[in-house]
Amino acid sequence: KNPEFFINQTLQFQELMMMYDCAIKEVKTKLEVLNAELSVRYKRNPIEFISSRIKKPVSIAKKLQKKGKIISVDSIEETLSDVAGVRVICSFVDDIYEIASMLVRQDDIALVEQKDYINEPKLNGYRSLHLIIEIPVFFSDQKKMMRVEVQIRTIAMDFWASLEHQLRYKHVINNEEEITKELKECADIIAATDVRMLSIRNKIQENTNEEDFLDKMEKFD
Ligand code: 0O2
Repeated sequence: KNPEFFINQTLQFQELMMMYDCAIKEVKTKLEVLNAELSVRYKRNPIEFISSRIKKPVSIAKKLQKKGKIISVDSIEETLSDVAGVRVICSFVDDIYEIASMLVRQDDIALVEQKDYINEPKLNGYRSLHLIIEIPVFFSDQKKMMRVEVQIRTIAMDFWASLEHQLRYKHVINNEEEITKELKECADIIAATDVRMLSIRNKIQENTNEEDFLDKMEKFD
């Protein structure tokens, strides 16, 4: 009934999504810089890979509705912190905290909230470190602080979360309790494996004998 209002909202929505997309680019660049620096310094990559996504319009509308907010472009920025999402997959558990602290220490980044689902896993076994940060993005006529959710987890935690997400969202489960229990057991086994892998890495580091100059230099190739 009101084409002008509709077109206006659409354009505003498009612009806002473009801004979130730019915020993702900024965060990814910062993480890539950290990974590049650490990989030269320590000869291993603490970050295995980085992925990102912009929340889909239907998911945005659903979340606004769930929170009892009006479904409008204005309420997106006010209400939601995870429209822009960056996922960082690390090799070892200690890499997660190192990357997180290096990121939030940067003086243009503001930490809004941190949820540590590693030290306090969710009841279903989900583990990950979630940071809600604000990062400045420079546009033609303004500098805008944009909110981004950064999820940092190990390959093992990611393996569990991806499969659990697939299983949970694609099926209506009858014997839900039993499945939930099994998934939780898998999450605990995976977490124990993460701890062992870290301890193996530390043992290897303690026992590596790099007396030979060329052996030492080989790592720089
Ligand atoms: P998608 O598809 O990833 O966008 P809040 O934002 O504070 O109101 P919320 O959204 O529960 O509350 O925040 P929280 O706990 O930080 O979790 C948000 C995101 O973490 C989820 O986004 C998932 O990506 C991930 N996550 C949280 N719990 C689980 C879980 O039990 N299993 C899996 N696989 N992922 C989880 P979305 O919006 O649900 O989905």
